[in-house]
Amino acid sequence: MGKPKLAYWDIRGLAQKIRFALAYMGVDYDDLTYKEDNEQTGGDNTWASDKTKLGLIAPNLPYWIDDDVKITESNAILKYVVRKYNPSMIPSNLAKLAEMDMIEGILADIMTYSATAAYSGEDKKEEHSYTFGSVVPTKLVILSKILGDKKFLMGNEPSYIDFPTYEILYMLTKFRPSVVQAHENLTAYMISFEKLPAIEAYMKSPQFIKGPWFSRHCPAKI
Ligand SMILES: N[C@@H](CCC(=O)N[C@@H](CS)C(=O)NCC(=O)O)C(=O)O
Repeated sequence: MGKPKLAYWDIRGLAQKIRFALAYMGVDYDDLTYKEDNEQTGGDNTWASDKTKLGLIAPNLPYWIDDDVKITESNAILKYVVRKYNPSMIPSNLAKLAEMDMIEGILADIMTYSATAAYSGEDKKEEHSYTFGSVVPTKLVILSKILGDKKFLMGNEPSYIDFPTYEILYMLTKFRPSVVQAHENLTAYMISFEKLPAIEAYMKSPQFIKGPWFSRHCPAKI
């Protein structure tokens, strides 16, 4: 039995929340990155060649292979690794769990709108102003209210939902910094996350991918 393997493109994107969670929990795993630039030339070690060979039920990136456990869907992977390596990061209280699910839905909305804007190109001004002038700010008011004066979303210690939340906020600070900067507590939250010793060490390590967040083929270079 070898190390579990997380595979994704050589970017942050949908894998970064999982990479952060694994770093925080101190999990020893292989962080496999497919080079976006190699897909055109083809051959071994490309996603195009692996996609149908790995025995994945729903072939996609990111994927997680842990012996005979093979998972895709980034949130399913995130929850699997947290349940396996540090289940205390998922509350057992039903109301708290529902709050996490609500945040997960809010993050999905922000991601859908932001990705659509990113891939539509900088010339689609109208679409961008609706996304970053209306939709995202409204969602961030809610997130800011849920966070309140807590250090992390569920209290003093990080829980599973903090990994995707940080990563979406980080994406927004690269894309439209002002929408996050409008909330002092969200900015302080990001700093608290980055100061967690395991996260700080990971961010200084050669394994850490600073960017890009979206694909290299995306018009928005962030
Ligand atoms: N809902 C999926 C979306 C996965 C997805 O869209 N993956 C993109 C990169 S962000 C990809 O390139 N997948 C490879 C493929 O479609 O073959 C998740 O959250 O994991």
